[in-house]
Amino acid sequence: MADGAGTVADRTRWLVEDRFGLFIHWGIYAAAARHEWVKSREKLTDEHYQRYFDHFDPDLYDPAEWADAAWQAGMRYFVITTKHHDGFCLWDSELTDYKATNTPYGRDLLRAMVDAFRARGFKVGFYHSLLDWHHPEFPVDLYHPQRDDGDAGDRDITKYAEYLHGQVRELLTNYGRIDVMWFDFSYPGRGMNAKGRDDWQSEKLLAMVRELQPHIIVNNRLDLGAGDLVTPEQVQPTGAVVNADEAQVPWEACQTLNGSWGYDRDNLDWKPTDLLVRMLIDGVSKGGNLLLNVGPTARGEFEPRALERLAGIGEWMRRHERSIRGAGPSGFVAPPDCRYTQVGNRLYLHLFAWPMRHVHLAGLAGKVAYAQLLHDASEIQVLNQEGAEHGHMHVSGGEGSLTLELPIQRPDV
Ligand code: FUL
Repeated sequence: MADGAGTVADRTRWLVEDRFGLFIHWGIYAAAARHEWVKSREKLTDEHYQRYFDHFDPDLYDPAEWADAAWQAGMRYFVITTKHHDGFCLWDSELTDYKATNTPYGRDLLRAMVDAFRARGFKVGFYHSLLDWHHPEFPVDLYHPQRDDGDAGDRDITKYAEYLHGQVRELLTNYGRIDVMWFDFSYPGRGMNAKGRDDWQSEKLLAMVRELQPHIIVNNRLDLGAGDLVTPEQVQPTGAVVNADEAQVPWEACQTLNGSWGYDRDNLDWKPTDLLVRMLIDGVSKGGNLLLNVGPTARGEFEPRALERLAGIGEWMRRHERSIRGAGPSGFVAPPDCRYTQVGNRLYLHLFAWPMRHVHLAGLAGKVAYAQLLHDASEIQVLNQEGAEHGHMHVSGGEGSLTLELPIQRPDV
């Protein structure tokens, strides 16, 4: 892929260090309040979908509040949907009328957000959809709600490509330094129309992005190899993620709070806070990040179910942040139901299930100078430092392993 400033490792250093970011899916689909794909899933006509545009007035929108909630949760970068597949633009694009400034709200939603998050200390990421269900020249493809009959008609993908590139140029020119470009998503043929006319020209698009913001991290969804960042969606990888050359690459699992990215009022499938914390730990233990999503309401708020979870994660992060920020995988193999994260010579053992008093750590005999619980810095007794073969067999975990003696009760933190 086209070069940016430095190597991939140079570009992604801050992101790998931060480990935890906020994804925001926000657009007029928040008014429908039943998933950001509602237009496609329910095959809504443009006329029907227009009602969400006509009634979009997020009067309670205060991005400084969003930034506070996310910062307190321990997130340090954010990625906002500048345009999702429905084509609605959060910013005052000169290339379309289909934008926030023409809704009853009447203002550029993106600028206020970028300003507020940047002021709070966040790095800024832009999600931008390569698909566009609103643009008249976006060709026939499987992903278009009304145009899945294989008839491209006279639609001209080259005109759409011009629009797409022009909008990305606006975004990367008018909002200062942008740290992440999160494209979504490519597929075979890249929107080529039925007459086999050109596609949306990902290579050219990428070259422009690199030229405008050389340091920017570009994700893998242009389908030009791994990009700077691989983005598993709603799955936790089983281990390190590698590219076609088997080299490890930075990765970021994007995860929803409830299975939907956009605000989804009647969805009850909310992940509990402790599961979200475990997802964060699991990712870091495998060398990855977590980009956790909130879908704000059409009045411009994070709903209580989301806020409650962010606050809960923040409570945990307050005491355990140092096992996450700047941390990565360990060379040691963790016991079942446990994860290791490591920073320098500090090894953090995360116990997903509380054991029956003793936990045995393979390969660590003689290597642990001191052990403590992280939340209260209380000492943990280390048994069998000399290795299990000399130790008490009833607490041994095999040769070379040592044993930690834990409190009976799992600390509630
Ligand atoms: C997918 C999109 O289709 C979803 O709506 C969401 O934006 C997710 C992060 O990426 O490909």
